Amino acid sequence: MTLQVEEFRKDYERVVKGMYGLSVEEASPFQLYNALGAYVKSFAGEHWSRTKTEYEKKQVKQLYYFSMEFLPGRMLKSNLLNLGILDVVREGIEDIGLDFHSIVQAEEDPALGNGGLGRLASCFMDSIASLGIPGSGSGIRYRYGLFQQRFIDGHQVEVPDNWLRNGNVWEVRKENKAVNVRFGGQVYMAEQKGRLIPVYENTRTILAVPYDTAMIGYQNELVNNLRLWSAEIPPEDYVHYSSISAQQEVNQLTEVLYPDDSNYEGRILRLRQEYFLCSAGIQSIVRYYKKLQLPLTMIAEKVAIHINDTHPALCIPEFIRILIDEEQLTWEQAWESCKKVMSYTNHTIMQEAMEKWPIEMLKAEVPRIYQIIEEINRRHIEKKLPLYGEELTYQTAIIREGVVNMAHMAIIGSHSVNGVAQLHTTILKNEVLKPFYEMYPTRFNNKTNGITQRRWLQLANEELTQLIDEKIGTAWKKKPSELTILKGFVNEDETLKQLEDVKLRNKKRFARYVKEKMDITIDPNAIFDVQIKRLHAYKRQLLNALHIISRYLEIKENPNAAIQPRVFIFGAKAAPSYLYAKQIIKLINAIAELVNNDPDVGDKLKVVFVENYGVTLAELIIPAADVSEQISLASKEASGTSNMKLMANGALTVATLDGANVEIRNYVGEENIFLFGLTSQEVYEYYENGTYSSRQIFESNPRLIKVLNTLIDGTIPDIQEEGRVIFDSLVQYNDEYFVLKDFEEYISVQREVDELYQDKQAWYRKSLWNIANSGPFSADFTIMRYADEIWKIDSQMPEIELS
Ligand code: KOT
Repeated sequence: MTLQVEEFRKDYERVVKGMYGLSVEEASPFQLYNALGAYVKSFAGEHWSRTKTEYEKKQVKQLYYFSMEFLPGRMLKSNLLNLGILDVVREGIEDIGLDFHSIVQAEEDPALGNGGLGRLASCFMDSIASLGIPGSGSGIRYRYGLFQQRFIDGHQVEVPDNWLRNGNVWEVRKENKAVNVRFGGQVYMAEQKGRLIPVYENTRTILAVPYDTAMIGYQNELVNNLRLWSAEIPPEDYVHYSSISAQQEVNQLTEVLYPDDSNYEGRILRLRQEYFLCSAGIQSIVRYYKKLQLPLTMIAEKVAIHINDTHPALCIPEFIRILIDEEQLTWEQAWESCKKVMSYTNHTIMQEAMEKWPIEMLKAEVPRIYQIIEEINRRHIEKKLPLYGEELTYQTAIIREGVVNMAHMAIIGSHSVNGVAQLHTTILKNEVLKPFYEMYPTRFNNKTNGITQRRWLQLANEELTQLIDEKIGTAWKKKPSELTILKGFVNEDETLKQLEDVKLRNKKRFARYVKEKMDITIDPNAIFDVQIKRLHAYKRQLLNALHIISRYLEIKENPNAAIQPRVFIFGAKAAPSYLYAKQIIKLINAIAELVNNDPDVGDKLKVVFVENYGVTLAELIIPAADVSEQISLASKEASGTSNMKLMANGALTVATLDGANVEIRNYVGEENIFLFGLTSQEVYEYYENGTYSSRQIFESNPRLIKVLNTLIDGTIPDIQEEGRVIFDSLVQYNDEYFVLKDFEEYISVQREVDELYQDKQAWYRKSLWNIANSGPFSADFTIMRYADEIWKIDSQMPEIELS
């Protein structure tokens, strides 16, 4: 279906009139956006309904990707791109005399996730649809997304994110697909017609209403579904909800996303959210499957369920519950199907992120589910004890010391456990999940994360996209491996110059934003050094901050020395309850205050900490980045994905050998990445022999002494408390993440960065080399491997070969 500009104009003007009774000239940017969204939705509607009918008719196997978080970003441009009508629509809009950019900006950015895990889920949704894999997402429609971040006197302040205030044009409420989810009460088993069936008393029922959003494939006429569930009072049950507190309980359920990244918040409400998603999702899957009129014992041939970290791991007992309690399968039948259907991704080795729900909480909230977990555990122990002995078997128990270990349940109840980068998977096998690896060696596999080049290159960096098209044609857009053809251009001066020009324009665009929003003037000729990710001690934004202080002191000591100008750019939210992370935010903002206003410093050093970092800001910052900071303590960052986005946009990486940085190094080669710091192995050696002494390092390094003293001697303004706490964490409390150990090497590798930047040709040669090697980090490849090796699902596109 090709759309003509004229035809679009007429249709669009009609839609605006129909929706608002206004001409396009009279409508506000938001109204124009909403009308364009409605237009796009109806444009995709044909494909959406056809895709659904086809899947049903052919009875294809389908994937259900369960995640407590999705971070789709603004959808207008991405949908236009994938529908193949971005250029026509933009032209039509501009013909009318409207500003396309302001229409795009009127869209809220749905922040239904915290960071990497949620964004990965959304990149996967894009790739799954674009590869023609029958699959849908299953999540929660939080009424409020992740808080919006403001800085007041350099402190993070959280503001509620009322993203649905003006409605959401992309979603379709499916009230006819609602299901009931049961909570609380008591349950006992009673015999009925020779079978044991559960009898419930005093339970509360909550209605789960799905809202569907089209996941539009890239120019393939296929449209999948993202189904987000919202909690409501069941209309037939209103007598039970006469009290305000009962009503509040329902409204609270899907009210807000937990703002913790890589951290477990053991709140009862979070547990309810998790069960709500799992129960609603599994019920809807089983209901759909039953329409196919196939025996329930064959469900694994038509259904694959993926559990994004342990947050949706209650899918496992819920699946068993439905098959045995409601569909009368035997335990053995249900269990065999369960293992075949379920697969699980681990995203972190951080101990504080491991979900361990107290038995008492599960008993009170989901008593039948707890019984089933007990039975899974009992059978596991009974079966493994004679084979593996007591020690190993008890290490793998699901229930121990009063808590249910969700990772253990996820591994035992599924056929596949994967890590998200080679190093991470190795650490899972050899350290964190070692007993499980001994028990189930074939279940473990690696699936290195990926990103969608459609959003992160084609949409975010149109100029670079155009340059690439000019050099190698457009086939890379469907086959990202073709980016390697760019390697043939690394010795072409003209190409390198063009790449430099593109980067400069992207830097100027970001500089305008910084000027307008923050009133900070930054020089586009300086190195733009970017660290964008959640604020967490293990990610070591602090190491970056110490480097900045060190540069500042050098400038102060020698104000006339020639120095390569640099702008340090941060974007990071801290969990509201994570005090130390918030103190680091305050520290960095205080450093910014100091250096940005010191006349001795001028353009040599600037610090920009953008407020409210999220998908939308990432799209602005990443194309403007020269340097990508990936400096977590080796072993701690499971993969990272900003490393991949930045590389694809031509930034050079300063990195520890952690997460997917290892694979980036392998592709680009040691000469094209700036490596420093302890290796994961060295970190584990320190843990084993316990010999790390940060104080020793501090006392023997004069530079460190000078730098750290600025935290407590008043050099940096207004950080009396924060400076002391941070100083003590490093010196007094032995520096949990080896910041001081890696400091000196970090400083010296940053000097190499400055030197290389003096030679623009050499710099952009490496930059182009990085872009040329970014193809393997396409989420399309990652998803092909998931589909082929874990889900066993075929693409519906004849030209796509998964294996
Ligand atoms: C854990 C608990 C709550 C919320 C989020 C998490 C979480 C996030 N665990 N791991 N992640 C990140 O996932 C990304 C996608 O796989 C990784 O790239 C990143 O290294 C993880 O930290």
